[in-house]
Amino acid sequence: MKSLIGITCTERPLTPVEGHESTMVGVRDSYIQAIADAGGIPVLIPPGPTEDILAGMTPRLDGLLLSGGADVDPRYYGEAPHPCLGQVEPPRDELELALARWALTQDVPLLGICRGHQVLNVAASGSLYQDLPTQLPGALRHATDLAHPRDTRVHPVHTVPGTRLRDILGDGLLDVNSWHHQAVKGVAPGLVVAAWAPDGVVEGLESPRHRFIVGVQFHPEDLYRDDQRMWRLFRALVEACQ
Ligand SMILES: [Mn+2]
Repeated sequence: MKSLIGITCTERPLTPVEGHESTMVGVRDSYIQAIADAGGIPVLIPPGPTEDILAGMTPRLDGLLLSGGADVDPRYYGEAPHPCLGQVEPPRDELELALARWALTQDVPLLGICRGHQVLNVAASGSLYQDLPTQLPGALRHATDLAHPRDTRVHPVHTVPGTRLRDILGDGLLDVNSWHHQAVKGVAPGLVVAAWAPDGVVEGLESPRHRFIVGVQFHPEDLYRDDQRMWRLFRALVEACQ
C-alpha cells in the first residue's frame, strides 16, 4: 500500500474573473508531483479545518509535507511584528503548528519546506528572523528576484556530517534555490542544524530522535527533476512512512 502524505495548502482570494467573495485553496503543483514521483499519494489539506475534521484526518495520514508560503506570525514565538514582516495567514499557522506538533508527538514522518521548515522550528519552540536583510545584514541574498525560474540556484549549502540530511544529499557541493526572507534564528530544543548556507543561515533542520522529521529552507520540489539527490529527499520521506 502506498503511503498517504498530507500536503498543507494556502488560501487566496479569487480574482474578479474567477468569482467574487470566495477563496481558492491550493498548493504549487511541484509539491504534489514530487510526492507522487517519490511513490507516495499526495493528499491536500486546506487551512482552517475544525478540530473534529483534524482529529478524523490525522490517523489516516502516514506522513506530512509542510509546504512553502507566507510568513509565520511572530506571536507564536513571542515576538512583536517587525516592520518588514510580510503577509501572515493565521488559519494556516494554526493548522500547520498543530500538525507539526502532532507529528513530533506521534513520531509521524514530516518534511518541512521553506515556510514548513520554519513552522517545524516554531512548533518545537524555536524562533525566526522575521526579515533577514534587516535583521542579519551580512547575509547573502536569500530572496531571489521573482522574475527568475523557480529552479534558479543562487547559493550553496553544506550538510552537516552525521546527519540524516548528509546521508540523503551527500557531502558534495549542493547549489540550491532560495525564495525566503525569513529564516531560523533560535534552533528549537530537540532539533539540530543539518545544513548551513555559507553566511550561517540555517538551511536544514532535523530531529535525531524521530523516524523522519526534517526541514529544508530551499525548494527541492523545484530541483528534483534534474538533481537526483533532491528526489532522494522525497523518497526518504515516503520510505519513512512505510
Ligand atoms: Mn537560502
